[in-house]
Amino acid sequence: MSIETVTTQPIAGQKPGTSGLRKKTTVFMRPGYLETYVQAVIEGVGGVEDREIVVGGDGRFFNDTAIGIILRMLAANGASKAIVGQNGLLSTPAASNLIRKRRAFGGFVLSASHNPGGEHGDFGLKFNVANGGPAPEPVTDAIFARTLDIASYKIVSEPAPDLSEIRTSSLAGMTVEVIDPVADYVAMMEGLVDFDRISKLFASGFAMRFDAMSAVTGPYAKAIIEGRLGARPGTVINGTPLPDFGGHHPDPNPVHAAKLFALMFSGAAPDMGAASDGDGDRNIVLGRGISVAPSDSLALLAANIHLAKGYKAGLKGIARSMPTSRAADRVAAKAGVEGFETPTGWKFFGNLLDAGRVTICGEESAGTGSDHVREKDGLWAVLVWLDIIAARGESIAEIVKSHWATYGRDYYTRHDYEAIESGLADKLFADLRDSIQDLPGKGFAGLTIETADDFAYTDPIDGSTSAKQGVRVFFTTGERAVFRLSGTGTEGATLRVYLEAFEPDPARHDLEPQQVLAKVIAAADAIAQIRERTGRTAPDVVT
Ligand code: VG1
Ligand code: CO
Repeated sequence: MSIETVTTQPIAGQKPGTSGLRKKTTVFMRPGYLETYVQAVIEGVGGVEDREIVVGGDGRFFNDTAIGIILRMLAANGASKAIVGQNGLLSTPAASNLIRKRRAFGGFVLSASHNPGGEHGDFGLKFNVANGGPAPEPVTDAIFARTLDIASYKIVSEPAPDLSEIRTSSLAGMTVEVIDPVADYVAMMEGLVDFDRISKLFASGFAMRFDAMSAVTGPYAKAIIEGRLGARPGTVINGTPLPDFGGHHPDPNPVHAAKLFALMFSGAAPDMGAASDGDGDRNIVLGRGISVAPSDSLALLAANIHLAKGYKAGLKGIARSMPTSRAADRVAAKAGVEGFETPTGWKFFGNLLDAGRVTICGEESAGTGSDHVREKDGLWAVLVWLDIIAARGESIAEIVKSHWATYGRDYYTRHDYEAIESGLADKLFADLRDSIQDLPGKGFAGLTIETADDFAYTDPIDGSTSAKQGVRVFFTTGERAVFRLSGTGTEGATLRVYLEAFEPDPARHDLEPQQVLAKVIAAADAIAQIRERTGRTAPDVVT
């Protein structure tokens, strides 16, 4: 074995964002860049000597090359074993499960999630800790600190083993176990939802389309939905992971999954439509003529989770990210369980899940998950929906409407303004922050502001604090507007504006969200002077 110690430069400013480090693929491919960051991670997490580490990614361009480098660096840094998905593939929830199941020290998850892939797309790298979840803030802070003064990295000169075969080999003294990326995940799902009941649903003629968006969920969805649950072959489309996701953004929203949305609102719609993102942690669920807003999906899953096979004991508590609508809070209140509001990003749910305070968590950005892993889990959400549909014997539209009739409807939309020039976006946000204290009492577009703040969170388990997590504006008539700058983009800045209004009256539950929210949308634009300052006349993406 020959370990090389290679001199390198600090890579200032590479702070892991909402979900790991994301950059243009070409940046990660710069000589020494990935290596330097990986060494900073290894040192930031306290070293990997004699540790077992899970490694896998969403299959995007550079996935296999990057895994080869990571394996050679793990060996050089003394890791005892690397557990790698065949062909370098592991969905984010499958990686989380594997870390937990194998009691590994942690894992490298290679993905830029919903961002486009390819040589000219995006790449990303995230370290998950022993609970299977994304590294919490103190760990990402330590990684960041190492990037600032790192001077060298370690790598072995031996080449990494071939990952196309399921077998165990040795790399310079480190065991490399290549595993089936799907099997453990299927076994876990079998314990959580009732495969027999869902198989009967499909056998009775229930029709579905699952768009895997040429990303990592394809093999998992095919194995479970078609292979185990007996859905008609062809139910899963775009089921083969491609390095560039077929040239698309693997983001299950109305813009990037436009065909699926069009199908579900057409005369040819099957009973259910669903899609997941690049790394398999997001999901969208649609019924015939209805798209379930992710915030509603969280509330609905929470309200019905006791019907799913693995959750008969019911709910411990519910957590949602701050910009997610308050629909979940209504379910928590009615069920008499705790409801938590955390900053954006799954890492903030980890402590609550570990402490057994919550069963289910979710974000407005198409993410839901439970205490079965420590990541959001796209296919899990789709399977739990199927189990609930099978148990209730109702359509998705019926289930959603009866939920609104019970709890009221939280009309919701998110408007994204992408690739704004960074200086301009920073200034817009700094001025918005500075104006917070003057906002209460002011009127915008016919609404009056009651309170406004910059969301700060104190973790109820470890007491750590996270400030400046987004500006919240509450209106006297109950509406809410939230402003955040994205932490996952790679080009300029993305401004996200989250808008919601509560409607208790069932006679008013079939309205168009953009119309119901028109006043809040106008007020938010005026408060942050979005059009005026950016010159944009409309958001790039509306979800
Ligand atoms: C976005 C979403 C956030 C999500 C994050 C990672 O972050 O808004 O809810 O947790 O992506 O999702 P931001 O900072 O761009 O708003 V993904 O599917 O990594 O893993
Ligand atoms: Co994702």
